[in-house]
Amino acid sequence: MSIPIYVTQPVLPELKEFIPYLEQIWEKNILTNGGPLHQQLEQELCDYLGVDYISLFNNGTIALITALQALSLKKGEVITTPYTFLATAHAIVWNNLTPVFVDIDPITSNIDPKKVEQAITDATVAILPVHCYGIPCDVEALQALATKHKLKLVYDTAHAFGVDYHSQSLLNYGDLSTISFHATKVFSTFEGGAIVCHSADMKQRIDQLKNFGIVDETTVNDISLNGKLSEVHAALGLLQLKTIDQTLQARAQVDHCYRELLAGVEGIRCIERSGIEKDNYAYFPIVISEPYPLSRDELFEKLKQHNIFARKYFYPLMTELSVYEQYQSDTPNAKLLSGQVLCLPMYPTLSIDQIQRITQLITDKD
Ligand code: T4K
Repeated sequence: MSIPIYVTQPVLPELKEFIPYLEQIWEKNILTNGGPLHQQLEQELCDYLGVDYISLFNNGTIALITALQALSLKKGEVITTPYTFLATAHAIVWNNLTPVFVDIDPITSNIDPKKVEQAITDATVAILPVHCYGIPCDVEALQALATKHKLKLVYDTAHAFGVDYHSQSLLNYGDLSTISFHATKVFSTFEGGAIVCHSADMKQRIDQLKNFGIVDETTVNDISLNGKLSEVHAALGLLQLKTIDQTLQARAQVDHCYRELLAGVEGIRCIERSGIEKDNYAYFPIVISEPYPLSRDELFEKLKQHNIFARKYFYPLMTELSVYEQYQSDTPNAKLLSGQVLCLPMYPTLSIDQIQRITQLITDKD
């Protein structure tokens, strides 16, 4: 049997490149709580991404929870998508807010602003869209709604590291954006994440919130979490930034290769990523429907039998999980896509041979 191919694989620098960073940490004896590598990574990320303020976190979920807390929302409803990873909805409930799930646009897989508008009530306090697979939401329409109804707009940008849209980083849209630097993401710090904000005051508030709400030795302003990123994690980020452009180029090639090899296969739609000025090619989702002879689940199993581990991101929908039973809503587009989507392996070191092997299994329709 051939070696397994997973949906993703982290890109690690050579171990020998990591050692000098460890030596530096050992020498300085600062392991966490905003040490020198942490500060350096915040600065380098601001420069690379073209954002003014970034606050690093120990993962994208704590960043999301803290972003909602930072806005001091009054108790109420947060409109979001059911077509996402658990963390998006969990962050809402964790803040004692109520998630209201609205439907997506079936083509982009992102929340549909028209459905958002229909769901706004007197209880709505915020909108939490996700740039799913790194594909930008309709940011103009969502901002117009947020402004018109005086709502906060927080983007879950977990998938969209490095994406530029309309001449700027996608992270600059909304009141706050959160990112994930998990091992499975385009840019990784083993575990990690961040919040991007637009003022020094907000950055200071977020930095306090991720450190138990501590203001100074005797003052604590909030009851909050420990969301700090350690020096070892920051070191990997600094190394990953050195090669991020090559990483993105290699991902682009994988994306183009898949599209070429799957073009014209009836019943297979590669989700479009057009109109993105700078893309990160975070995922390669395909949508399987008739007349393709296999269902999504059958194709998933077939690939698995050949040691290829695609993933059903995002199935089941949040609204289909028993833990979200009380937040049911009718989202037919999301339901359909969730039953038809399959994310194929996507990472920069995936070879042409491997891509051909995967697409061959898809085009051999038995
Ligand atoms: N918002 C959104 C929209 C998100 O998608 C996520 C996370 C978050 C927020 C929260 O961010 P974090 O708190 O995670 O920073 C994965 C990731 O754990 C999760 O980060 C990600 N989204 C989600 C979409 O996918 P799983 O359970 O599918 O991961 P897992 O462990 O099955 O990994 C997938 C494959 O990757 C494995 O089959 C093999 C490969 N892999 C994985 C790891 C962890 C490696 O080769 N090396 C590794 O170290 O959730």
